[in-house]
Amino acid sequence: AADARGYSIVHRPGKAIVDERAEVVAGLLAAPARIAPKYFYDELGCALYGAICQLPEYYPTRTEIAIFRDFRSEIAEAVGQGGQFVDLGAGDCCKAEAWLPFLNPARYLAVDIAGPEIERALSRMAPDFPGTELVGVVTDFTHGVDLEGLLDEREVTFFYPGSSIGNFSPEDARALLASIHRACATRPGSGLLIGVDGKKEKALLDAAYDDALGVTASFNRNILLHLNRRFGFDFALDAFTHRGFYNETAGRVEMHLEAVSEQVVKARGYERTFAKGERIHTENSYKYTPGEVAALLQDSGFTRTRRWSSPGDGYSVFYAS
Ligand code: AVI
Repeated sequence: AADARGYSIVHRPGKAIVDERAEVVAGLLAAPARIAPKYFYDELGCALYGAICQLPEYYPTRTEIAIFRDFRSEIAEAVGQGGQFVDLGAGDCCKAEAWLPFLNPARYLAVDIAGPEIERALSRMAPDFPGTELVGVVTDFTHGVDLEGLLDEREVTFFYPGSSIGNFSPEDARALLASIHRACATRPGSGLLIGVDGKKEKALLDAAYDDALGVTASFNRNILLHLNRRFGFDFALDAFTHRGFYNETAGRVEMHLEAVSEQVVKARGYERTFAKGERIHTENSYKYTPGEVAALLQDSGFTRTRRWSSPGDGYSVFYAS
């Protein structure tokens, strides 16, 4: 229940029981080396992502906000009033906050790996939403969403904006969407409101993930600062350079960190040499055509979908039930 602050916070261990340090070490020892994108989102990483969303080249956030604004009442009508509103990857909660006055949920669950960020957001929102129970759920849902005991029998709307689904492989995306569908299936009137970025010209995608100001480069390299602090690695920050580009064949933007010279990286029980030019893969951001999204939703169990899009279908918002 909400306390005197007007909101409550629940901490949930991730679904798969993993030793995080062992997971990171295994990824760094793999060939090619990889770091899971969830490690972008320490405090500084969240701030840098907020800055990315304001870059002229990074169109997804502002395009989605425009779709939400232009079709506000139609979307609100499709979603329906009241019930429970689950914001996956809530971050600063700003996107959901704009919806609450139109959907009036009885309960709002902000789910994110970044605890301080959702706590700040809920304390900001509490005075404005006295009629909504505000709950922060600090958890890593990359291996599945665990909301056991946090949802009651009322209808639930899952909100997954920002094309964050693109950061999963298509196979993992299907598994996540299927688990959302299972939670919807037992509660009539439930559904998923999701924003997904479309496939588009390579030059636009390259620029969106390798901006002139270098904010995306800082966001990418900050993952090494986070790993150094959290797990005791000794990555030299200036030894790795940002690579962000659209891989048209794979239908995804890829981000990597490339060693500018031979690098030996150490931490307790770990040592690895990165050759000059060797890359650490830090993120995929899959882009989907509207038809591909419809197929993903259908494969996950959703039978009805509605879609609202930006001109040229560059970005789409779906309501699936
Ligand atoms: C959070 N996610 C949807 C962003 C994306 O576009 O894949 C993260 C990001 N990476 C680089 N820029 C933004």
